[in-house]
Amino acid sequence: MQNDTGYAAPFHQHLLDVTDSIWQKTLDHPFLTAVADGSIADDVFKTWIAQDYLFVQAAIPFMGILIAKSPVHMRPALANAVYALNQELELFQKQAIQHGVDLDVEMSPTCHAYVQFLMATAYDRPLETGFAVLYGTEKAYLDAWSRVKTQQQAPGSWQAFINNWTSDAFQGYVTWLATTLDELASSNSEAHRREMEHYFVLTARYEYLFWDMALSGSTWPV
Ligand code: MP5
Repeated sequence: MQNDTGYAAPFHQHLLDVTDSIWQKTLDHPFLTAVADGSIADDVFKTWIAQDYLFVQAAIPFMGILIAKSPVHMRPALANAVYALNQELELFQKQAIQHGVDLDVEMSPTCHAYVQFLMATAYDRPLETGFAVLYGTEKAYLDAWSRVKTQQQAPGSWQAFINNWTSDAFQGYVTWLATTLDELASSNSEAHRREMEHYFVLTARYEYLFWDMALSGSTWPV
């Protein structure tokens, strides 16, 4: 049976099916495995904290553009998400003080490219494409940190972050994103759905690269 998008599965599931091999490699990334078994080096995790702090800061204007393009009924949930992002920044600040992390760093090439991709997509492409990217970023973190939590034998030093993206509230938000994405896809053309798919693939790839960047500490070579 096909639904009204012409795909056998709901559209968000179709996107997850298309990106399955990227997703599996991401969930098996050595950064995440090391967080789960407690062997992650402090400096490596601190690199991730500083870069993700910059990413979350940039996610707020990204959401702002999506809100500006959204129909009225979608705005309350997206506005709540912006509120949650500001709270998340406070979590980063508190954890940085507690663990002695310098947040005043330059964006790495990977983080820079990823946030430029978010902003360019939100500004230049239709709402549904930006929304597919948003779903990709949030689903990636829900799945990555849920995997870590499942594999953990005991809570570790970085538990506050793990708990942040595995909370019931965050899971509920990602479920809303999936349902809303399905609605947007069903009211759009096949050409638009192909674009959503392409941008979702790029998002999945950036998510993989972000863990790679944190683990390697890769920065500007010149
Ligand atoms: C998220 C994030 C989750 N913080 N960082 C990356 C690289 N990808 C996804 O987004 P949010 O806005 O923190 O829930």
